[in-house]
Order: sequence, then C-alpha cells, then structure tokens
Amino acid sequence: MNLLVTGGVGFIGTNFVKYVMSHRPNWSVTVLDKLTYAGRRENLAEYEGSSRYKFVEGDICDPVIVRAAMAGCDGVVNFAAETHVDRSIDDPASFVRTDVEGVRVLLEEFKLDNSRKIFLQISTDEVYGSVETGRSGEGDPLDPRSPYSASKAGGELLAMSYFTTFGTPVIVTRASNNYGPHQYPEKLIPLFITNAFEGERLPLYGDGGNMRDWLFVTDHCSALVAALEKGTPGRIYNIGDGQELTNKQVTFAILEATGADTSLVRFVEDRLGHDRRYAVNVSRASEELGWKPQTNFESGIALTVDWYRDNSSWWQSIKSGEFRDYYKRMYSTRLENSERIQ
Ligand code: NAD
Ligand code: TDX
Repeated sequence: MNLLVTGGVGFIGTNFVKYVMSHRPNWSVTVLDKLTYAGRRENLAEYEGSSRYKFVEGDICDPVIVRAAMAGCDGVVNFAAETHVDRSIDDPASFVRTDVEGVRVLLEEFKLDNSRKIFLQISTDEVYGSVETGRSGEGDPLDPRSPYSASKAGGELLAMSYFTTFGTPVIVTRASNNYGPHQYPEKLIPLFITNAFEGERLPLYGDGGNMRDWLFVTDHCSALVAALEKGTPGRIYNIGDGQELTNKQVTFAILEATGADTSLVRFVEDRLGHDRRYAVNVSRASEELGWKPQTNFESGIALTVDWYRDNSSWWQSIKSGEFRDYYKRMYSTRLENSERIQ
C-alpha cells in the first residue's frame, strides 16, 4: 500500500510509521503533519531520504495541501487531531476544526478517486462516555462528554456517513488509552514519569480512582495494520487491552519503576466533567481481525520508563518550551491547594 498517514509525527503516528516501515517492507508512507506543539518531525528523521518515506508539512483542513499529499496514495490513516482532553476544556474551537472539519476535507479528497482502497479513521473509546459497569460494544450509543470526545465522535460519524452515502471505504477504530515511547508529556503516564525523574510533584486528579484500560502503543499499531489488511469497510472496531487500572495504581507503578518517592504524589482539583471509567469489548477485533495485544502493563511500563530514561533530551526540550506556560496555567493553583497521600 501507499499510505497517507496524517498526524504521522505525533505519538501514535510515529509508532505506527515505525511499525509499518519495519513490518511491511513493500508499503510506502507519506506523512502529512501540521507540526503543532504535539508533532515532531525529528521523530522519524531516520527515514528521511528513504524512497519509502516522504514528509509533508501542512494542515488537514487545507484542501490544496491535502490534494498534493494524497496524490498517488491508495490508503489514508487519519491520526491528525487535537488530542488532549484538558486542552479541549480551554480551547474547544481548535478541536472542532481539526477533529471534524479536517476529517471532512480528507474525505472529500479521498472520494475523488474510486481506486483508493481504505480510509481508516482513528477514533477513541472516549466517544462512549463514562462506563460505570461492563464494557462498551461497537453498537452501543455514543455519549461523548468532553469537547475532545464530542469532536472525535463528530469526525467518526462524518466518516461513516461517507461510507453510507458515497460508498467510501471507511473503517473506524476506537482505541483505549495508549502509552509508550514518544508520547507528549502532557498525558498522565509520560507526565508522571518525567516529573518523577525531575523530583517534581505528581498531580493526581480527584481521588485518583478514575479507571482507564491501558494499551501499549505497539499493540495498537498491530491492530491498525490488521484493520487495513483484514477489516471490512463500514465496520467499527474497538481496540483495547482489558488492563484496567485506577490512576492511583498507574502512579504507584511509575513510582516503583522510576524509584521515586511516594511523597511526590499530590491529590489536586479534579478535571471538569472527568469521565470515571472507559472499558471496551474487543471481541470483534479479535474474531474478525485475528488481533491480540502482546504487552502486559508490567512490561509495557518498564519499556516506557526505560525509553524516557534513555531519551531525556527528547522530553527535556519539550518541557522547556511551550509546555512550561501550559503547565503553570494548568497546575500551579491546583498544586498550591493540593493534598499529600496519607
Ligand atoms: P498527538 O497529539 O501526540 O499527535 C497528534 C498529531 O497530529 C501531531 O503530530 C500534530 O502535529 C498533528 N496535527 C494536529 N492538528 C493537525 C492538523 N490540523 N493537520 C495536520 N496535522 C495535525 O496524538 P496521539 O496521541 O498520537 O493521537 C493520535 C490519534 O489517535 C488521534 O486521532 C487521537 O484522537 C487518537 N487516539 C489517541 C489515544 C491515546 O491514548 N493517545 C487513544 C485513542 C485514540
Ligand atoms: O495530570 C494529570 N493527572 C491526572 O490525574 C493528567 C494529565 C491526567 N490525569 C488523569 C485523567 C485521566 O483519568 O489520568 C487519566 C488519563 O489522562 P490523560 O492522559 O489526559 O488521558 P485521557 O483523558 O484518558 O485521554 C487519553 O486517552 C484517550 C488521550 O489523551 C486521548 O487522546 C485518547 O483518545
């Protein structure tokens, strides 16, 4: 396949392109990325100059750039998005723009060429909303509760409407929380790992009891390749690992793996509208795509901590830039009013 991978130098995009370059030697990749605060071209510097890799800087909302980048591609994997729930509370407009309108621009260009094979829209388990008990199945109603998840729901609904209306070969995947190398340190796991290395406090929202289903990023990537190769257009696939942990349990795993002290943990004011739990049923991906995750949380978190230990210049350069203002805005009052763990 000749893939257009949008958002390809963000966290999951980077891991996906690396996975494809090493596991699918006959495939080529064009990355289209706007290089927002979350995108880093140097993540894929090792492929610059390869005949199988091309990088295009640009916005998925720009039809001219999208046309040029998509030329010659028979598949699209759309990772490009604004992705951080906390930032969506501060600035919903950028989320609606990229996560909904950007998807429309990509779909419009895609449908001009009937020979194109697959449009894979990367969505999230957050579209189901908070799930207090049981596991969400692909047919369950959507109940997105943050501007981020509402925008992602809009993007995937639009994509599926192109399948129904125009016959565009769209597949949607809804993954649970990813972790692993190259994740921007605004998200829970890389924030806490890097804060632990720096002896900074670890700000746990609320009572630390919110639950997420943690999926090692390489397992997500193998599921996406399986969806491209074996998925049925018009289908939605949940992707998750069933490794449910409270944020407090994740925090203690990080303290153990980094050797940092419990005294760094602080309970801080909760996120607005904070979803208590996400959990997905992945039997469809397992049965129809023959996919199974391979990495348990214990080994995944050890690999992740090692990566951040070995790549301190990567995250230190991020933390010394735009991130500083963001961190101050988001956490300084919270940390002033925080409580230590008993
Ligand atoms: P990320 O924030 O690390 O990366 C997003 C990338 O998209 C960046 O490289 C950024 O520069 C690029 N981008 C943003 N706006 C753009 C635009 N208008 N045009 C072109 N490029 C643009 O995000 P991530 O964690 O890698 O997430 C990738 C995708 O996976 C997103 O669609 C997200 O909703 C979805 N997802 C993420 C998770 C997770 O746990 N991280 C879980 C499920 C689904
Ligand atoms: O400082 C923090 N303290 C804290 O307690 C941060 C950043 C997070 N949290 C909590 C909030 C969540 O319960 O940790 C949990 C995970 O938070 P995030 O890493 O921000 O992820 P989440 O909000 O669950 O969303 C992520 O997973 C689904 C990604 O950001 C989304 O892009 C993806 O769709």
